[in-house]
Amino acid sequence: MYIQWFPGHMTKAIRMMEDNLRLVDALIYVIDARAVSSCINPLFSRLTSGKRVLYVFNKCDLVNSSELARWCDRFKREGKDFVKAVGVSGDCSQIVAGLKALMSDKLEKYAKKGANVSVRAMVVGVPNSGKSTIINSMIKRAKAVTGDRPGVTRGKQWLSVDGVDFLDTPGTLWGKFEDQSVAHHLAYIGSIKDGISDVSELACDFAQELQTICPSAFNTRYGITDFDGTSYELLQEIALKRGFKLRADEPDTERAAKTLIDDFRKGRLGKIMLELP
Ligand SMILES: Nc1nc2c(ncn2[C@@H]2O[C@H](COP(=O)(O)OP(=O)(O)OP(=O)(O)O)[C@@H](O)[C@H]2O)c(=O)[nH]1
Ligand SMILES: [Mg+2]
Repeated sequence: MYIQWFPGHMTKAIRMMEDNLRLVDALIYVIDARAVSSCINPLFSRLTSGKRVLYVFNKCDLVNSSELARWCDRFKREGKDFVKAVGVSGDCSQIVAGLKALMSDKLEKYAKKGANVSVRAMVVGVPNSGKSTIINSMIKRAKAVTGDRPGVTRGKQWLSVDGVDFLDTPGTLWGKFEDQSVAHHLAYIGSIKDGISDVSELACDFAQELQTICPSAFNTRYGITDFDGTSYELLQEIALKRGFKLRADEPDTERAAKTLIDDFRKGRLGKIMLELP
């Protein structure tokens, strides 16, 4: 199945981000820890060049810490600054601290001059990675609108706390996914609008991948072990186990498909990282 989603509001958002680049000192690049490499937007290389960048591995509650450590090692080796976060925990003070450390020379210079200046950071990332949630968590107020679907933030919004001004931006993707596994991973984590792809086909592709990377997840959630049929048959099995039936007792595979994807997104299948370094 071919997946593509680049609506007009993203082109507009990228233009807005480019226009506002000169106003900011740094970028906070929010990445969903379940799909680190797919969350790296090739269009952002234009934004990040010449800017200091603090990468945030967000949604760390949904991944295994030993697997995440491998990404941390990789970023360290590449000289990238990063922090780990759980946006929904309500405490993201490590991001503010990380940003201040990244900007310490500038802050010191201004402090010597007696100037009281704020650090300005643009918060960027693919849709639904948790940008607005993280900002709310840092400012300790639910000011930025959040939601469990992509495309919640539209337009720009400045929010301030403790000597830092954050520019929240809409989640953006890129014009063409050359690598369709990237598009699939973004769809699984909810960064691509549901309805862009057929949910049953998406769930079949996901089930197939999950059988390779974490087959025990089917046992954990649905009590299915050692399944060796097709991924469509697996959806039928999930429907049967969960009692999802159509008329004439047919298994409701579409409902099973939605359930499987939703269970993954909410972490109910266990801690699953789709991509390792
Ligand atoms: N489990 C978990 N969920 C999170 C975390 N951070 C954010 N979320 C959830 O992810 C969803 C998306 O959060 P948002 O803050 O709206 O994401 P966004 O990046 O601003 O999305 P757009 O504005 O659409 O680009 C919401 O349902 C949040 O509750 C986290 O660390 N862990
Ligand atoms: Mg948002």
